[in-house]
Amino acid sequence: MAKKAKAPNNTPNGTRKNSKIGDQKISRGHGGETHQLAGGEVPTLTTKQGTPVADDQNTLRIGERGPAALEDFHFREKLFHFDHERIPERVVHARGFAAHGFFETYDSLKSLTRADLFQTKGQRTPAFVRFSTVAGSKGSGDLARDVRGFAVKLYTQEGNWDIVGNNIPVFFIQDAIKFPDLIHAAKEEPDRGFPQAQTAHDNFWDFISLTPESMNMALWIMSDRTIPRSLRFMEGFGVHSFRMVNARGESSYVKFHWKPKLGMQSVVWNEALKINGMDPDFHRRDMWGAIEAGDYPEWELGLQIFDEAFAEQFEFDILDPTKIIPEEQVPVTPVGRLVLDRNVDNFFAETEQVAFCTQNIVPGIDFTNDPLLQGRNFSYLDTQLKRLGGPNFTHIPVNAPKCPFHTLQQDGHMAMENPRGRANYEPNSWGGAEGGPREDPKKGFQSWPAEEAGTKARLRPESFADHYSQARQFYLSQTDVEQQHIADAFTFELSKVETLAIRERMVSHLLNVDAGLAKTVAGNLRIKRMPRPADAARPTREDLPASPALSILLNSANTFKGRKIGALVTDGVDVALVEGLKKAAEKEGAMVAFVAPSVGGVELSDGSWLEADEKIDGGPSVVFDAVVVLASKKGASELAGMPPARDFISDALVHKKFIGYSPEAQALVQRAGPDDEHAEGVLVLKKPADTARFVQTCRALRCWQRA
Ligand code: HDE
Repeated sequence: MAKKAKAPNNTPNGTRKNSKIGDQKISRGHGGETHQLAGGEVPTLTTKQGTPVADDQNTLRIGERGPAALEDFHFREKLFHFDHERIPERVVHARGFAAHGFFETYDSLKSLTRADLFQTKGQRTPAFVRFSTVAGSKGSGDLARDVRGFAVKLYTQEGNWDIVGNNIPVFFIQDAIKFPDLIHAAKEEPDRGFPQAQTAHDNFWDFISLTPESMNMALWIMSDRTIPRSLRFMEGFGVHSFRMVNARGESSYVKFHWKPKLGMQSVVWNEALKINGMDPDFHRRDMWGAIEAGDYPEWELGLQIFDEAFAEQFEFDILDPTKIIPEEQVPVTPVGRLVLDRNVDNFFAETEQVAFCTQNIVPGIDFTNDPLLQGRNFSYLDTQLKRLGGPNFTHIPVNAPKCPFHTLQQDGHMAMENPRGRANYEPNSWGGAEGGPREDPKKGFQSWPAEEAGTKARLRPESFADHYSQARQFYLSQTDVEQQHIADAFTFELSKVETLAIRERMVSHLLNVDAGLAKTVAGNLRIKRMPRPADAARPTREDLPASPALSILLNSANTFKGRKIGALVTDGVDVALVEGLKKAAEKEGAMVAFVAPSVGGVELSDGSWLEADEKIDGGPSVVFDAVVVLASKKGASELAGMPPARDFISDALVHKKFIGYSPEAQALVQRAGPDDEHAEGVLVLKKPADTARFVQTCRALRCWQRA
């Protein structure tokens, strides 16, 4: 039955003429006009061509129930644009999070480098930093066990310098030609399209077990470095050896280190699994929140500086990206600080479109022949063309230099900046502005004049052949707790590998690293007969001293600053304890989030109201660094009947977090785990002063000694 047409200005979901939505008065307007809304004046909606839009709710139609008119340019433009919103995600490091900030030089490094940003004490250079995971797609969880990218763009006065690093100082492979294989093996298996954002599958460990050069990295990725608590609490590394060159043309080798001001911190694996379910954006949320709160994340840039003589006598090849130079051998000299003090205005425009390229260096910095770096110098520029669609990605504000720049390059997709004047070539005989920019041999970038000669062949240097010694050194430099986490991680990952031969092959490599580790992992996997050690191109050196700098736990910053306490509260709780906790945390520079049975909040002992940040099942203890349970007697018995409240405490216990509780909550805490009230790191909070002691205790971050 045909329906009767209604008056067009009364369509159920839309507005055609002047109408009212709530208290907002919406009227038709012309371009440039503004309208009075409840929230103030807003501009008129227009098309991309600037034509004012009268109706954004209804397609232009012939009759109320008739066909759409092709001439509806607004509809077509809107849908056309939407259809093209996506650009290819990064092949690797697709999931990222970034912020703006600055780099500040401590003291002039003139004698080391002519790089503009290091010339004057206190000099500030704008920076943009993008952190990422490697294997997962854009929408994957933040807590995947994975290497984190740590890419820094420094907008210097002499061009953009990108230090495209990771949070681990070594890499899997020694030659860039192996990169596609490594990444194919790590990402989803191509027939089934899973697993997402995990290395715990056959293909990855098949590749690793057939690639002995990856063993040092394998140890690092099975350590807690790959499950950081926050992007703010992790180190960054340039990985390769680079050169710094001063104004006299003298070169030194350098390795770049970013050291977090608040120290390193990781979560434990069981926590990571739960956080991924609870809050897949845990790392982004943490960084966004810290910056919005004015608690700006900060790192120190440190340099390991060494010369040719050191390179000659060092046990390993300084061009081999699977090796570190222990800090005990070449100390890290702090040269400046990186502060992130501004979140992006728009995620896509900045975080997604930022294009890091290892080839982006400036006068005073130079490459070495690290074969991985040489290959990367091709790949990054190439990948931007695919991702951003044309050669003019440097015109996007986040990628454009902040210093004057003049090229003779022109045209192409989306050209925003073309050379001005008549001359778009060189040499030319036009004078002045007409003639365009000219080279400057003094100011311009000069490659360090390395002497190079050799046979043209596909080669791997002999000096790269020791694949196990530094893996062993890394393992032996860890505390007992960290060694156990490494064994547990190998066990977890290899338990997901279905092919027994791959599990055994990995154990055969571990035998070359440390017999104890191999035995533990083999035992955990119930491998019946221990395999032979893998054939090694070089025997493992047992004389390398432990490097304490490689341990996270040995380098704790002994502060609870920047961390978060989850406080589970109920009606009737002692207001003095709540206030005491807030003050103690504030004094330490830490935060408190209140978790309650209802997000509406609780009524405190004095009748005042405390708003909650989370409802109990939305704020589990895994998202906090330490927890307290502040309950009244009645509140505690109510919590006892709530499974998420019990998990809140029992997870915190298992994850070795410090736990504080008001006396009324004692039975609740005991039911969740410890059979006596004196379990280590579990503290009763009777009066406000106890909360201050609790926060001081939390500086140790975890109570590892708890049974
Ligand atoms: Fe990358 N890498 N990579 N990589 N990489 C990319 O470039 C590549 C390597 C790193 O936040 C891609 O713009 C090759 C080491 C970071 O946007 C691509 C090789 C290190 C990021 C690429 C390596 C890194 C990337 C993909 C082996 C640490 C993210 C998207 C020789 C020192 C940057 C893109 C961002 C991204 C290639 C190895 C760090 C495909 C060929 C070693 C932090 O070009």
